[in-house]
Amino acid sequence: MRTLVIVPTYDERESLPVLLDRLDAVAPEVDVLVVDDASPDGTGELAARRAADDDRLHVLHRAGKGGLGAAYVAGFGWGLERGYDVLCEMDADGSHRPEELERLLDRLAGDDVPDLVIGSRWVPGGRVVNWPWHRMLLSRAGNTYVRLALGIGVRDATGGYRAFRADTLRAVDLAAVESHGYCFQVDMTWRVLRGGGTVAEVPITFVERAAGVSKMSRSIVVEALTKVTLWGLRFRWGQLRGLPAPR
Ligand SMILES: Nc1nc2c(ncn2[C@@H]2O[C@H](COP(=O)(O)OP(=O)(O)O)[C@@H](O)[C@H]2O)c(=O)[nH]1
Ligand SMILES: [Mg+2]
Repeated sequence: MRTLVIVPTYDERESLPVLLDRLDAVAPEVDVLVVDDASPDGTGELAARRAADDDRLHVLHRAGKGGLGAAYVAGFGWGLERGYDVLCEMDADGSHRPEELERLLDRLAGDDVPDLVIGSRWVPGGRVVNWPWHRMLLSRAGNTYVRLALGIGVRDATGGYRAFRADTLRAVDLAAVESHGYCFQVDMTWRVLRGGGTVAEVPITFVERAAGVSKMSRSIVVEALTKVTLWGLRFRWGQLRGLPAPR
């Protein structure tokens, strides 16, 4: 399996080198694509300098801050064009431990592979380290709302540590994905399920960043809440009119 790990960055100059070192140590066989949105702190240049001496590291420079979703859509397009079999999502801040990547990839090997594997904080064995209670509450409440609104079984639909089969992504109309923040993760989960695909969750330990700042904002939460509610209503309306339900 040729695997690409996509790492979106915005002002991650301190965190990114640490993450890349850890990836080198535990997953030397995977390629890495940093998708940088013209970080004012020079993360993009830093990544480019490092990529110059490393065949496995690539950098996609985007013109300005366009949100996590747009960065991943661009990264997926880059990876699909180059024929990778598996495309992964991983935050730059160390929250998604490279040491657990193998566990996600293992789930895509062998028989009965799902279309999408989510590294999950909210299945038995999953954990979050160093989050204040309000972030914990937001994630738990948000995921419960997503489950109820959309009628899906996924426990961590907002989680951003993921492995997609290339075929799964090819089946999704990526150009139509407009979600920016965490909503993007729910959007992709929902599209996979609605397309008849399967999602598996493997437990991870999510560790809050040690350096840099979170780009989480009120508008990101509002976007997620609004869109999930809309998708849920549209789905229920479809159900009432006898359209097929997602698996
Ligand atoms: N390219 C790009 N990356 C982003 C953007 N917003 C956030 N990120 C990256 O997405 C990842 C997760 O963001 P983070 O701020 O840690 O969110 P949190 O973990 O929910 O607090 C990090 O690697 C960020 O640098 C964006 O607009 N563009
Ligand atoms: Mg983070």
